[in-house]
Amino acid sequence: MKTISFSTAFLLIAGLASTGLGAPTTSRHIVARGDDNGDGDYSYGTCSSPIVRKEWRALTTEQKSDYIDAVKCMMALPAIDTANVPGAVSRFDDFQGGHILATEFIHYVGQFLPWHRYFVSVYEKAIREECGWTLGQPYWDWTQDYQDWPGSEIWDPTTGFGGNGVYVDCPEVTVTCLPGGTGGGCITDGPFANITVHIGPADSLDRNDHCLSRDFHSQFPEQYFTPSAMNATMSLPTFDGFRQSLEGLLNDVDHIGQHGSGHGGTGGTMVDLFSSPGDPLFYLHHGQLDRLWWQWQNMNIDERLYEIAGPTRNYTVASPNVTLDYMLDVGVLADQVPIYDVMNIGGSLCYTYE
Ligand SMILES: [Cu+2]
Repeated sequence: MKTISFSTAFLLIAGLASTGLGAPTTSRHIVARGDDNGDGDYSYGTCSSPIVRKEWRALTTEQKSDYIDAVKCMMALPAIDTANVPGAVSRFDDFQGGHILATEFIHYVGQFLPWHRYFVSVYEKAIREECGWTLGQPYWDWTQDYQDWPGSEIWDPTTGFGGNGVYVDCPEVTVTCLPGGTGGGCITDGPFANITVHIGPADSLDRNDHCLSRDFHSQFPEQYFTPSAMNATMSLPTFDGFRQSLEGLLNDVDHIGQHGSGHGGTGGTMVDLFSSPGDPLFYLHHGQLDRLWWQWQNMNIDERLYEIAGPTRNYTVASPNVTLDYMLDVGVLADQVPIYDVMNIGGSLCYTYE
């Protein structure tokens, strides 16, 4: 396993060099949409028949199998972005590469949630249009798993994503290894046991074949996915406070948040800040984070449907605050869109949570 002198793992991130990214400064006139018919669903707008996203365990065995097949299809289709990601082999790699390219601009910033909302939606569109998946992107409600993390059905070798990696001694932090884990090496069972991850670790975009690794750390879910920890995050009154509690704080191992806990609890490839979309579970984890944001928005929809705040750059760089005009850039995967366009999942994104 590659060892680097500074950590790019989610929980301990060293400062990265900054280059200015333009941040729009104009603001839009905001018209909040309401719950016209009183059914608790605010997700109308331009979207009349939203794609329904369900929790992984709510899918039938056949649907689970179909989803895994669709992911494997993404791993079999040829890459389209070898210009920007030289090591990309498959469509699945296009998305992992897109995340690597954006990493510096999308974590520990105000646009963290909008960017990942858009990214998962673009992935959802790809697995539906290119790989025959017919439902919404499934999510992983890990609050069901905090009492027995290794026992979660999500790791099932036949109806899930396979389990922990083999044990590897990890005395110091590396890109994909945090001390105290129970795995750290290649996963050995399930549908992705023998896949090849082509790019990464960290920000490497060159071809570097390696296995999918995991490294369970139950202590993170046990701390951050409890009802009281979830309530502490969900009850925060401002977007910036909510986002920081959900995402976790930069360089602060005592505040890794629900986002950091899903990445750190799974470990291995998933704890790599840049390359974590090399594990298909990335999209289920971020689906859950997006669902929680949507729930938070709906707790006070008039105030929160278009509430956005926070810095546009992380690390130690002073930066303008994010606005609804800030453009979300996913490279060649899809057009750039302003944050405004993704604030309502029932607008142009057109999906809903069940
Ligand atoms: Cu990310």
